[in-house]
Amino acid sequence: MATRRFSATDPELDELYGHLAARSVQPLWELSGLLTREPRVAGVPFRWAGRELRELGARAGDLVPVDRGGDRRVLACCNPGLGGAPYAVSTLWAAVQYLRGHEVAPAHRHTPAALRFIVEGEGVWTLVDGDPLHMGTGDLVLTPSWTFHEHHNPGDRPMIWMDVLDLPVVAALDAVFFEEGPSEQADTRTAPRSDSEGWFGGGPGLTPVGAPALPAHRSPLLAYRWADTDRALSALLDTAGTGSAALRYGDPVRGGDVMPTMRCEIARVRAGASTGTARQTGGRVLCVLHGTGEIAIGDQVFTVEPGDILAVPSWTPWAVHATEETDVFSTSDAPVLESLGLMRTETLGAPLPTAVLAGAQR
Ligand code: GTQ
Ligand code: FE2
Repeated sequence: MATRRFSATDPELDELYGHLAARSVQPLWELSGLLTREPRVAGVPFRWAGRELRELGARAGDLVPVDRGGDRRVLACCNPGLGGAPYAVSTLWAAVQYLRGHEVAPAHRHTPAALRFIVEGEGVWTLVDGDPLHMGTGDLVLTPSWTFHEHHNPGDRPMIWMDVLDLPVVAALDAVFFEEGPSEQADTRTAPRSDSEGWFGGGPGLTPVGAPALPAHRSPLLAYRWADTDRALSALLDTAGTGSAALRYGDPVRGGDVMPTMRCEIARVRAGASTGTARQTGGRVLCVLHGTGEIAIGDQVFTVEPGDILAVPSWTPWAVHATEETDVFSTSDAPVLESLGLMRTETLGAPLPTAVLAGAQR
């Protein structure tokens, strides 16, 4: 694409504009939309219905073998505001992956980091650098940057889960690398518990003495089990005595986020209660695990049920109102913004007005 040539009525200035364009230079005084007062966000608030994603995944399972199209049977959630880019928000890839019984998705690794969150189902193992991690309902499983990973489903039943990757961030930094696994042979080992959990999943404040060296830049614990998350959410809500509470998934040894580019959190909202409304810089993807209710994002209100995936674009206020007790998993690029000194947050206070909830769309 050629450098845009600006024009002016003054012939000398117009001549300068010609020279500028010829030398691939542009005058700032003719450019606009660069330094906006606030983020100008192309992504829009959006909800992908879990029920539809499951149906589409199953149909793809009937029609598309897993070895075609990048070794993965994955359907990417595309935010309609992003001009066709396969991203849920401008900084996060979100998708559902469908693996039928007895299928394998062969090993590879890439610099974009991934996480998997399971809304319903079990029986697939993902091997991360050779460590077999079982995936089950409510679990969060990590695939940090540049770790080899492969998935296999030894049972008869298909399984679907959500993947979130920091791919748009890594791509914007021109730092995407990809490599196939070293072996043609799929590693189909299973284990009730991963080594990662044996070493680092011992429980609150319990870390091993003389453990293997910690991996740089990310949590050594690769699976966060629903039983633990559920117990912690219940205790937190009971203790706080509020209608809603949220937990952050962390590195059990060094503290901080699970991976350098993605923050993971889960909120529980009691029946009839709402979270406050807040916004922050950076994108967020939500996934409803349990319950029904409404989620407001910007000027939209979505009725939600388990399996729904929602996009919260940067600097867009959002809040949850629970009809039944609701658990909402969420991931954001907050660690990136924080480490660069770019995080802004704003609490807008009041829970959702009933008038807003009445206009919810399904
Ligand atoms: O499971 O390895 O959704 O490599 C996108 C790219 C999943 C995966 C995605 C991937 C994977
Ligand atoms: Fe991958």
